[in-house]
Amino acid sequence: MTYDIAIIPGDGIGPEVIDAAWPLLGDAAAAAGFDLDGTRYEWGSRRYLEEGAMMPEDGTDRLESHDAILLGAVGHPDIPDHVTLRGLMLPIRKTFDQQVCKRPSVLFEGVESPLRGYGGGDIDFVVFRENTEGEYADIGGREHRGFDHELAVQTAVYTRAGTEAIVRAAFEEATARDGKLTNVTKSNAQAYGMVFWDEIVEEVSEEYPDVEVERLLVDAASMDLIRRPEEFDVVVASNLFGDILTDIGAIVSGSMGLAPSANVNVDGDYPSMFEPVHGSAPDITGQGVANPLATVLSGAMLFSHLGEDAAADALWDAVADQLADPDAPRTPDLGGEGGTEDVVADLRERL
Ligand code: GGG
Repeated sequence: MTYDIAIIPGDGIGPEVIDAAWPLLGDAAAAAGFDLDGTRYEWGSRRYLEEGAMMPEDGTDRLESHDAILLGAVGHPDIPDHVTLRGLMLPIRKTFDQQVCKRPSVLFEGVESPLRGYGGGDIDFVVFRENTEGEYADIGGREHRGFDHELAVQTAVYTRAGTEAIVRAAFEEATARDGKLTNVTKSNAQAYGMVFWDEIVEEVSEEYPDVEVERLLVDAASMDLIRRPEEFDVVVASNLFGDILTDIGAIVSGSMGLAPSANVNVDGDYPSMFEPVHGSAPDITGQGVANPLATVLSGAMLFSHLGEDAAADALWDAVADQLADPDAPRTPDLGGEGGTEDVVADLRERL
């Protein structure tokens, strides 16, 4: 069996972590008895600066036939972030109806959390982030620029189909895990969209009587993910809230460099996309010190999505084994002096 993967290294440290991780994914595939065929798309900010667009007009058409997409990072200091994001990552998530964004936060053995008293295994939760609508809906506008009455409108959108999809996916995950789901909204202030969201959580919860549901406002959730992260199992949140909460999840688990993600098309009609949660990190680009582990773990999520659990587990175990070893190389974000390539070379041996 050969899987056809679209690879979009993107910007900044994106190409560094993708180039390092890709051969390792190939090793894991070969050991599990399947092959990977990667097609590289050099899309991103350099293309924008040279040609005026992050990807070609038919970019998503070209991606559609692939089994999955592996993305590095998006963002460039010379281009406004809303241009880069809306030129590449968001069109892919929306065109391929990748409604469910799954982002695990795990404190691995051997990794130091900035939180006092937390050790390996103490933090292990997963955020289900609605991924194609909510606060990321491309609906709004600006008028009367330059006048005192200049205005900007940004509309958040919550559909029954989109909200049910993410909520149901979160309940399914909670059923398979510890049976606890935390619903994060801001319904005291957002009395239409988020009250609607809460109602859908309530409705869907009736199908999952064994799942305990906790409700938190996003401000309290942000506090509690730092104060008592060990009590979270599955968290479900809107697009923007999910994005913010997963940065908290990554950092309490030791580093942004360890946080993977999956953008899933639930029906399987289109390819799903896998990417590290971190961005392009221009401050360390080109230094060879970017942590490749978030990309490796995103590769593990890609394998799970394809049904290749043995390869996924092998990658996950190799990362856990490396992090637990005090003599293993680690990148500066984890307090080490190792480089991207050192980490991957060590991982290839462990694999
Ligand atoms: N690794 C993908 C990346 O570059 N993420 C940075 C980012 O700004 N993401 C925004 C989002 O996920 O909504």
